[in-house]
Amino acid sequence: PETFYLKDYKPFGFEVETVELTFKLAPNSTRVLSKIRFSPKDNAADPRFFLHGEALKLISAKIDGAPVTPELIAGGLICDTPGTPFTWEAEVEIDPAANTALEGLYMSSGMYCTQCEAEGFRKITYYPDRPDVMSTFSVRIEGDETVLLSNGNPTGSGEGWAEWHDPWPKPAYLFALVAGDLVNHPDRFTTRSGKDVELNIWVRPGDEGKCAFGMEALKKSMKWDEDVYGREYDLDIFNIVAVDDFNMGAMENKGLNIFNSSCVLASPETSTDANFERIEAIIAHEYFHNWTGNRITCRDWFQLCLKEGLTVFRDAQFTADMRSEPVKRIEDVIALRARQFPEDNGPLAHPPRPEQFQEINNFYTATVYEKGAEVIGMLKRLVGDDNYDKALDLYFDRHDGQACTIEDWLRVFEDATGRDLSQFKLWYSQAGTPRVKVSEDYADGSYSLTFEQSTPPTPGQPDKAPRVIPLAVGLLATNGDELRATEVLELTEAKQSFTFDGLASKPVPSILREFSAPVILERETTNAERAFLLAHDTDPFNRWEAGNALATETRVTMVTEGAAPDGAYLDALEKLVRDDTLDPAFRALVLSPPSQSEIAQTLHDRGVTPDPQMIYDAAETFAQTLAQQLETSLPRLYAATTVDGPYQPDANGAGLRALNGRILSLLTRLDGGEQAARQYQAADNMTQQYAALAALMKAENGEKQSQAFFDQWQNDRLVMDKWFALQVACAAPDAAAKVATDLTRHALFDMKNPNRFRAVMGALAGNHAGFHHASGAGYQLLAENLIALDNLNPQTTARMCAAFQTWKRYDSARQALIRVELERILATEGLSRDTHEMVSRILQ
Ligand code: DPP
Ligand code: ZN
Repeated sequence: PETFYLKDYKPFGFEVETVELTFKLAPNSTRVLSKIRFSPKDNAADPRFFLHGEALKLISAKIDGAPVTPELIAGGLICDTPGTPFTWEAEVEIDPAANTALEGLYMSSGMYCTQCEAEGFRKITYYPDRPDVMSTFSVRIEGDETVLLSNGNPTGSGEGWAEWHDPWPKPAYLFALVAGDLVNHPDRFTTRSGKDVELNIWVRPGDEGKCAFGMEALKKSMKWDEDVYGREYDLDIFNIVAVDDFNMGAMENKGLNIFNSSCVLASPETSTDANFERIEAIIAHEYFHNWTGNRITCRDWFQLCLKEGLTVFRDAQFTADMRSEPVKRIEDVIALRARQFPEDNGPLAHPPRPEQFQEINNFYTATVYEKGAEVIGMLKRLVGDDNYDKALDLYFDRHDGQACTIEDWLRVFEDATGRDLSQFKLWYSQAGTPRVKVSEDYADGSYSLTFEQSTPPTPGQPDKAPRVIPLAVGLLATNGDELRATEVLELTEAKQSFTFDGLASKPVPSILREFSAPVILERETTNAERAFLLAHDTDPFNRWEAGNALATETRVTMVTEGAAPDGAYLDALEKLVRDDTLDPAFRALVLSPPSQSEIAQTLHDRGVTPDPQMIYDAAETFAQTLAQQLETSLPRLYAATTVDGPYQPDANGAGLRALNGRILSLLTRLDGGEQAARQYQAADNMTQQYAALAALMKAENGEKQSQAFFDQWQNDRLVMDKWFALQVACAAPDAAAKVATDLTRHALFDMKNPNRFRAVMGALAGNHAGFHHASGAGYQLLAENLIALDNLNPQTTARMCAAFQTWKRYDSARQALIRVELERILATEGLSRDTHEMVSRILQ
């Protein structure tokens, strides 16, 4: 397969002035007519032009009205052009009903929809399908469906047709079309300059009762972007459509966002608190793209983090404002460590701005998105909030309507602040998670911290230069008083010391507060000091972090030394759980153990080969011991954290329910599931129903409820995804592969639906001890299913290959089993470019 390089970038030789498209919809034979006005740029020497095109049947082509015969080549066509401005017309035929890759124009539950990012538009018609080619689009849709939607504003409609015009020039990846017999949840929003905007969430009939929350989230997002970033909406209408079959979470098409139905549909009966929070964040994310992505887009796909890192950063700010800032930060760090750290420290490591790819769909990664957002967080911390605002204003002023690069982005910060960001830029080009080793020294009232940074080699990058690392540090006295409030130390060298004078005694340092940089801190410290920080740190993030470190340490000693759970840590946990002055959501997070995969990584980092079964046993023993320690107080705690009154998906209620759910799972270990069964019966919302079911199933006591759950919800696809996933997630290590196998034979299993496939296979990969069971059955099952799916949907297949990325952590027997499966996938005839690239990189 061909490899594309950042260094090879060349602008397109033509301007695209206007695009007119007509769609004559038919499931197996949709006709797409395009009429595109091209004009050669001054310096365009070659009058021949190349247009991308894939899986298209060319019916006819004309230039300035005269038929032409382009040369059809792999991936597109080449045609002679007059050398002056001209009109290109083409008619192609496509087959949306046969499109299981869910890229381009496809059908989902009887409706037509599109997904064009990154390179799907070329499956709709011949076009220069690259983000730096921007144009205005006019679209006519002809079809029998009652609702016919495209980007921009509606310009006319009648029986069987509708027309749309998008006045804002955009790249083809933001094109969208939807046609279906849909119903809407309507609303309106008045922008701060008084523009009245029509809002709609379009869904299949039956789902209209699940739109209200998403609509509120949309209006909050529109308001927030005005208040915080000064960004107003710019069309007369904003449409969101829910689609059942979708490879990703959602897509920010101009004026017509298309959502995976799991990321927009919500009701108290069918959605958990976590679903509500995620839906609010994704609605915000896609809406915020209107400025960071659409009005200012990417020059090429290597710059993907220009829009994604910034938009993730913006949606995190939004969630922090709507809910709890420290809780959001802790959740984000948990997710970063679960998804981005393994990527950054394994064979798939790549910088936030990659410099090469074979298939760009393989780079919609945690590194591009989440680390991309972390980099912006560091930038903001380094320049300060006011300078960040100034730089962003300049970014919007200077680059509105343009397709930009990371260099453009950093230049606005340099111009707004006068600061040289050349060293900071390494964050965009170097892969790998930096290690920061800390040592300390105290003498005569003077305390110093010395930091040494290094980044292990990553594929193609054996040596790394020191980066700029902002370290937020505070100092505490041994009685818990804050001696020095948080200040940001700028680490720029490989080794650097910072001194604090005038201290009466040796302080306790609180380092990397708020997780001010995506690094791994290495510091020799004691459990006593961790316990002190867990009890006293004034920074909530580091308070949680201290508890997380204690949790990790006790599991490590349980696994490596056969030790019992650390009593001091159990005591500290007990105190915290009972401390009603603390936010329940925070307490729930402190009570949530580090993942078993994370423990495996920690062991590996310390030179111990992780045994997944032993890690599982340690987790079970710990939870059982904690339950026993809390035995007398659990019923009271359970009662005290039960939320009364009607369900509200707000942060307070959610936090309380999260804590209540943790307590229920401990209680279930002692009471045989009595309380959980009662909760299951009484629950009027999915959060509590699901928590009760999960507790019972983990106690291997949930068969009756699982069947009842199935009977109740079998007609609700999204709830059924939960049911499928939970069976696998709760299965014992030696049963997980069997449970997953049986589920793939279930009547409701549908490989073509990415949500359902991920529910089963994603849960298998997430059941650490089950997936890595010594039999190899987990590896084998996943590989078989990936091979079967690759034919149908390369993008989702390739993505799920990442389940194997940590394979070098494990013992040689497991590595050998995994290698067999990876090689089997790679040897599959007709394997997609997507999956081929992923498996090759993992194997390297
Ligand atoms: N651009 C999309 C998003 O991030 C990816 N499907 O939201
Ligand atoms: Zn995005």
